[in-house]
Amino acid sequence: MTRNQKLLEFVEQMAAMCRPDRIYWCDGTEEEYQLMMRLMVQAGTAIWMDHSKRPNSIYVRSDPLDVARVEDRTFICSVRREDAGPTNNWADPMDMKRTLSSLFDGSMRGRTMFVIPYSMGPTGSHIAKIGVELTDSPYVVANMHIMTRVGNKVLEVLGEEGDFVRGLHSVGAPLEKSAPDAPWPCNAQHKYICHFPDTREIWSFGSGYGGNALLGKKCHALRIASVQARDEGWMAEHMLILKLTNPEGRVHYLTGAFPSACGKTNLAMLVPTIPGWKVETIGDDIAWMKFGTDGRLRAINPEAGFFGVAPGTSMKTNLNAILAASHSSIFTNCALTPEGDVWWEGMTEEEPPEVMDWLRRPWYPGCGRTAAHPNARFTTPAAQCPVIAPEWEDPDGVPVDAILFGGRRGQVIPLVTEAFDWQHGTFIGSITSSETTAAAAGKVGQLRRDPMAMLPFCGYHMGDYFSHWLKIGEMTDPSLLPRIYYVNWFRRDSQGHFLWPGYAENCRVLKWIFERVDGKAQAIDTPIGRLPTPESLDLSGLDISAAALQELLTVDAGEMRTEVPLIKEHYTTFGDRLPKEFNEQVKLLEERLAKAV
Ligand code: GTP
Ligand code: SPV
Ligand code: MN
Repeated sequence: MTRNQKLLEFVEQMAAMCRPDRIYWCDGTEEEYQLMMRLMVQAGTAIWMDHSKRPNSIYVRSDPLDVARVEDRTFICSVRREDAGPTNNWADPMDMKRTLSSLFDGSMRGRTMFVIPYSMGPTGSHIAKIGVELTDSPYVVANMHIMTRVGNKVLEVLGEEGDFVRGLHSVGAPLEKSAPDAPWPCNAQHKYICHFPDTREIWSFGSGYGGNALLGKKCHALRIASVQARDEGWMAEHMLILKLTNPEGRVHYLTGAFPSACGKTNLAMLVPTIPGWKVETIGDDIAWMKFGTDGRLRAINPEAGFFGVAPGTSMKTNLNAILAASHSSIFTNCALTPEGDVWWEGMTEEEPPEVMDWLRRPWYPGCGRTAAHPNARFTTPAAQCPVIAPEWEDPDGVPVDAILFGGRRGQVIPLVTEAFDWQHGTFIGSITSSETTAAAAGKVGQLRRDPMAMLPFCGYHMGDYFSHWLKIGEMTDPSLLPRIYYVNWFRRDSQGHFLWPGYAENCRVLKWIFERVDGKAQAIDTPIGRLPTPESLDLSGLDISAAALQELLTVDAGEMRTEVPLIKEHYTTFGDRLPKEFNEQVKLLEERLAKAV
């Protein structure tokens, strides 16, 4: 237990409102994790997977109305409306607290309130931050055990005086006496994912799924942390972190911001196809970056696990994720095989003859629907990843040499482009666009701007966020800043097939970036940035047609010109908070395009 008065008061006040039957303080032990598993199995939320196939793992199906982040129910409740900016839903904090208080009133009746003290970042690291999530969901407790550092060790660091991000979460389904519980209690009609950046609070109601409910992740480590980062001169970003080693043993660290379900987990643990090269994982979703005393940006992974997209994950595409999730993992909304193992689309070369789909219906090949939900996920401890870098928990972080931006773009955008400098790179990041995915509720495949892959995760005005990026670029010697790149693995041919093999073969692009950072690889200037010369991209052993390569590596000035009005339109969103440097960048782009043939 704790003698931290602020924490004791927080728990007491929230319990008085939510009125749980019991309060349980999480200690973070393995016994506690096992208890959560048993609770879920007893309640019908989970079933054990066959021990010989998938030891110490459970299989969970959510309510079909609770399967992804709900961006239209996500709110930034800053005191001043303009601080939330044009890309966030805003609500007045007092009004929202009133609305939510009536929803939370008695919302935990019949349930246990779990108190989860957690650390984002290695416990005790000067870059780490502490939060406390109160929740009535054992599923959330179990997932938080994997995704963050939980329990007594966190309370020790918090001490009697320490401050913390206050998180309150309820599935919003009080349990009446003698009434049976739902396998996946939630409140589909009343979902609210609310952030109070001024007071560093998160109140989440009605959903038990992923980023809606595991408050350490998007709510704390991105939306609240981005505000802290702005105030304190660092960066909280939706980025993977990887360590890349060349055959001579030289190391560079890269981070990459791609929108949800656009390839971060896959890139973070890829197995290079070029002999002698090695990728190791530091993080797969979130990076906190601060300047070290050496003037370089250093990144830590605030998380301790992966909440990874299951569909598309196979021995071929992401061997290390498959191995990591081979035991002691949680599988949500996958399909169940008759042998008691999981399956999902793309897992095996041959589809199984029959499985039970995520909606408990029989599924067989050709039946016309998917067996797993497209946003089905595995929750797996990062330490179980065979290529986790030894320094992944270094409290000082790793020095970042390159930052990648990217998204899903079927057309126009080439395989890789290098920014001319930090300002140009920030500009490129700010115009990131991508086809929407199943990671959020809503239509899939719609093209939208997703600046720095942070559109759903920035806790303040996006125009100010752009200025913060520019400011970061001025905080150190330009030669110490990471180089910035834009990548696109998702370009398609006229038949709709991907032009680039992707996955492991992305190491060819990583190699080019590595050698650019070292001043070795060649590049050609184009109006949108620097592209690899055909010789500088290592394609040895790769079966790709010359025509496909040509399409992947050329900039069509005509096509790019059609993007300019769209960029301008995108920028009107931010009004007078758009940094003037970006207008200058648009002008420079237009000038370069005008000169191009
Ligand atoms: P979040 O966890 O939602 O933030 O997603 P993420 O960015 O980590 O995406 P992830 O690596 O899980 O990939 C999402 C989907 O894209 C999966 O179905 C992958 O199989 C697929 N994918 C990943 N990398 C590539 C690639 O290089 N090419 C192609 N075609 N698909 C890819
Ligand atoms: C994302 O959507 O970017 C995720 C999954 O990483 S969630 O935790 O649900 O946000
Ligand atoms: Mn993500």
